[in-house]
Amino acid sequence: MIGRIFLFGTGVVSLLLLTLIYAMVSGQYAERQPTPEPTPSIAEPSRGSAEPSASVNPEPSPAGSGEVAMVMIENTSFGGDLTVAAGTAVQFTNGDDFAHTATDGTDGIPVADPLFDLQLAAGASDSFTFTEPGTYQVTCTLHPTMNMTITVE
Ligand SMILES: [Cu+2]
Repeated sequence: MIGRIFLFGTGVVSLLLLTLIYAMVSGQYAERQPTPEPTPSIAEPSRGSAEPSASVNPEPSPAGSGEVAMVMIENTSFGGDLTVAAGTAVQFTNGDDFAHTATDGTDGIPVADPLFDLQLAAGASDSFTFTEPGTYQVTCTLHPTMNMTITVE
């Protein structure tokens, strides 16, 4: 009888031991579970990151596309000769307080079939685009002494 009790007791102890071991193992396993730690916020409010974008830098347009050359008429003079790229619009501005013209011709006389004949009242502006390379004579039909040469390259 003692033997059976011993065996029973051993069985109970063994069961308790197994339970205890299981509990310990389970607990260790549970402790190994990665615990999510609150990560410190690294993201700081970025200040001054919004830099003003680089100023618009218009690239020089290819020769002959959309360029504008200015001719200011003052004191009954075109002010000098001009060399431009083909495709350049030459804008004449009458800075005098009386009328002028910018006409395809020489010494106040337009050519038979003038390529351009801009009528410029006082203070007015108008332009002509030279698309073909060449040498062009410009005169004012009202003032034969007004002459200039525009070279288109
Ligand atoms: Cu004139």
